[in-house]
Amino acid sequence: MPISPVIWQFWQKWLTNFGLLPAEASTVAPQMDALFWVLVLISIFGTVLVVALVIYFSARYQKDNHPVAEDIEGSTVLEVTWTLIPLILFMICFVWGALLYFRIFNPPANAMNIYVVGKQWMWKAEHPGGQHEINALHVPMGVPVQLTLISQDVFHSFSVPAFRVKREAIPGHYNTVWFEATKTGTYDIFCTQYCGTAHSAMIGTVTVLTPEEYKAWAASSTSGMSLAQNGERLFSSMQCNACHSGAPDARGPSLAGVYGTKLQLANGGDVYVDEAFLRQAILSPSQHVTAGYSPIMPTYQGQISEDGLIDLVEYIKTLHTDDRNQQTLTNSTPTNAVTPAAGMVKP
Ligand SMILES: [Cu+2]
Repeated sequence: MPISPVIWQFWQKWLTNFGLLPAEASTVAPQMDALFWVLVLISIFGTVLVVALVIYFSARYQKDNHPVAEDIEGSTVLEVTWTLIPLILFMICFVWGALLYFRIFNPPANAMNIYVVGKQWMWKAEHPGGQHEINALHVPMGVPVQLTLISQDVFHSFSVPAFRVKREAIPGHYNTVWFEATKTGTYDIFCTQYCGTAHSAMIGTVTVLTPEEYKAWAASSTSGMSLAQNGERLFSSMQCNACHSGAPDARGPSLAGVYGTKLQLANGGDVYVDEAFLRQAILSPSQHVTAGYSPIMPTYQGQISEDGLIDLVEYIKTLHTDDRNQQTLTNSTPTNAVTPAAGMVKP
């Protein structure tokens, strides 16, 4: 930018104070704003140029000055110039925008994951430790946070203007977006996809805390059960371990260590096992049969809520080993790390 940083900061602050621009509270926000202002400047330049030429030519070529029309041959230099300059400008904006896009939608590997479920008309956030929030989201400052978004009914869109991020929450599909907050405080959450009567009321607040404050908040807001522990309960109450027992003669494949691997399917293909795959395999098992097993698993469509699916997925993610661990559910402690449940043996 050809503007000095001091003037630039003053300008941003002034716009923010007058409510014309949301605060810049994430690492990506200043980069997003830089692109935004370049686009505004290009638009202003184009508008001024066109209006000025319209006025100039109207005066210069009015009928009194040029009673007889002139035959103009055209100019290759002029045509190449007005093609190349806008092309270069547009390509710069395109590449710049694409780089920002890839940055926003590719979370760093060490990002902490929070699930956000949209439904008419509220946002539910689920932290790994089992903390649940409605229309609120607490996040630590200076830590990359990935949001895994899904909708329970129609299309929604999760937007935090102060972080300059937004992503669609779509039924039946996990979407992710990430940010790293740079300033403590509270910021608005909006739904930016029209989703029915109370769409405009589908709002909330993000509270950015220091890492210490976040720790204290997480400790005081836990229900005592992490997502994985809730999933462990559901796993046994739905009797998943009847087939996924891990025993050599079990009717279903063992789920220990399956997350993050490449799985050979019965149809000959292979698939990378991520959250989305696990969710789909529970809902439409017939399309995701592991090689060597028969398609006997019934669908659980309509029987498990989105929250329940998240719990199950988080539980399966914790199954790393094939040790039969006889830890009882009532003894489980509210931590993120959950030891494998009874019944989960042999990969
Ligand atoms: Cu909505």
